[in-house]
Amino acid sequence: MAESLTEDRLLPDATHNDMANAIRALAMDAVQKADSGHPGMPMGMADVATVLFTRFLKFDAADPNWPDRDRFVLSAGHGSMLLYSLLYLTGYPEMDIEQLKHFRQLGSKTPGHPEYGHAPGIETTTGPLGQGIGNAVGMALAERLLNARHGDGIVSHYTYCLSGDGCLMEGVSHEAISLAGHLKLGRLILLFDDNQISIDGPTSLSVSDNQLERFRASNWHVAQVDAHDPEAIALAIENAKQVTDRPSMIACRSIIGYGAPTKQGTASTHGSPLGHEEVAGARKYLKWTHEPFVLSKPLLAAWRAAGTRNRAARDAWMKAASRLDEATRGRLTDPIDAETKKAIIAAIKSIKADFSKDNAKLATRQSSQKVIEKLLPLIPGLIGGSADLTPSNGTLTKLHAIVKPGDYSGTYIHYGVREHGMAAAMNGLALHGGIVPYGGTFLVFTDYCRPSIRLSALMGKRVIYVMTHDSIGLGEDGPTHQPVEHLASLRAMPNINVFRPADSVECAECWELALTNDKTPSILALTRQGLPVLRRMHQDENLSAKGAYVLIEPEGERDVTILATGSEVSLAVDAAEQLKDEGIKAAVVSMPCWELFETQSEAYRDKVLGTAPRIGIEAAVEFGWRKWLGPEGIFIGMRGFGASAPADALYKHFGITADAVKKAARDLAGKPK
Ligand SMILES: Cc1ncc(C[n+]2csc(CCOP(=O)(O)OP(=O)(O)O)c2C)c(N)n1
Repeated sequence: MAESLTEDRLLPDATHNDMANAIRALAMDAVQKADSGHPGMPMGMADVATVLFTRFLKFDAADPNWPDRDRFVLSAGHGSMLLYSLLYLTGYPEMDIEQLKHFRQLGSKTPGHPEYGHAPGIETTTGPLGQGIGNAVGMALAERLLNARHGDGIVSHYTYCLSGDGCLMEGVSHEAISLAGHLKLGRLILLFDDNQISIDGPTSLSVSDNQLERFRASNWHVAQVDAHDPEAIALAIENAKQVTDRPSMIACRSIIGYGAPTKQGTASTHGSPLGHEEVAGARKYLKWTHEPFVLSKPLLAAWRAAGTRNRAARDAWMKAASRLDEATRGRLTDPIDAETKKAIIAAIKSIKADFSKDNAKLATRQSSQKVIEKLLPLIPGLIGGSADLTPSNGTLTKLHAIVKPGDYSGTYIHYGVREHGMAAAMNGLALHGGIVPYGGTFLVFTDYCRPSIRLSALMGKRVIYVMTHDSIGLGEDGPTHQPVEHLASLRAMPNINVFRPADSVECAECWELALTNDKTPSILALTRQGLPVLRRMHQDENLSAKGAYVLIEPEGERDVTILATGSEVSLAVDAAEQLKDEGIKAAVVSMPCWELFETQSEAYRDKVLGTAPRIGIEAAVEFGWRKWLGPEGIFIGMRGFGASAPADALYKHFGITADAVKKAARDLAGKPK
């Protein structure tokens, strides 16, 4: 059990007010020194944060990665100085006073918004409002999933999320709140910084929601407190912890910029330094006599005591965990260890061997389903799901069990029609540790998930997006459902691998690559329509690992090189075979993952691309292809939106055909690149 610091224990060295004022002073001084930042939220929520960190939050500052720690998500990421102050005050490693003095400076551990991985104790990257709520839902769900597997002795913690008006105005908050309420995530407690101020001024300018009623309608327990009354805050949190069948929201009515004598309660404290005069006034108002970045020894000691108060609980946990076998213990943080990785690679080889013998056409969404079915028993932390497109995405197999409200023993989540919430929750599942999330929707709806996909990439988390119906090949649903610019726009994003496998063998290879890369999220762009198996000769080697490889090399010197991805590789193969009869020697290069190809040696890339003129074929827009094709190369693909018709008719209509490739080859053959 977490030990509580009572008022008695804090006195006489440091009162609650002293401790909260330490946060206020550090926040206003760091923002003032940086000459930019957001003092208002940390000053307003200092009391709530002090109560949480000194009396409730289960953490040990000396062991920031303790798997069963409570998670604290600062969804209102602009208030980063609140988090940095808390990490410094409670004694987290790496967060010394120098870091606070270098707030927002290049190379510091205190960037403008909290960035995952920059310093221990930062559980997620926040700043894009609302994302943190989705992350917290994922973390709270991860806790329940792992609790169902390992029991209370090993996984039993709370997830706290601090959100402002802005987070609650964002659409993603609706999806996240609704999902959490449905799943009865009773160990999720959201502390709402109810200060009624955002950037433009009072929130009454733009919103009149009754937030309590809104959360209540989504099956949450709700409460309302004065955010400057520590005992009321403590009571509300204590009560929320007792509610186990619903998440809790505590609306904390706060004064933004609390302590700034003329500016508190106004939008001017939100995102600018208070100014020297106002800071001096706040010192007087708060009776804070110290110089900037200075605290009395007893006060710092009181805060440091908060940072160590769960040491006994942490030690007891270590003892309990030591009774687990080593592999199980390791997988609480790293769900794909060396053994699991070996098992995945072996399974993928065997699936590839089976696929290569299969004559029937198979959509890559179906191959993907077969791969998932093989892998699920090998990866205890693999948790699938879909945003209400389960049958279309092929994300569910007969081996899955469904995660239900109150029963978290399953392996599959029906996320509902909440693409954005799903993606944000998957980030939380991955961030928690112990889970590898994958989730599906249509590729076109990556637009609905994009802010969260971007954060998967920025944080370098292994989140696998199973995005099916990846082109006009989906046919009759028409242009609203046919992605054309999505591959290009996802390829423009740093640190994400966009896989577009050409057949079932490549699909298996891409799954292996997605699962075994723990620093990069993946998009699997998969077809609705059936594709022939192109890799008929089984090879153990994962050819997709280099991002692109030569599928067909003609005898003698190449006349042209045809580059293609996904469903268009088979068109390229058809064209190459027909060109052979015409005496044109065409190589075919399959490019399942541009990002991985870009990381290969120049020698390898040159060898694959060759010196012959190039043709690129992809049922998507040209954007990005020039770097592979050169100025003279010919691109065959989409020039605008698609249309509603059967897939074959669309390919013909838009001129994405073997005939078009052949014509381009004839035009180019013999020309220098
Ligand atoms: C998605 C997104 N849109 C806009 C912003 C810019 N922004 C940062 S804070 C903020 C206002 C937030 O208001 P609130 O949550 O009430 O914060 P407070 O003023 O109480 O600190 C805005 C619009 C952002 N960070 N993220």
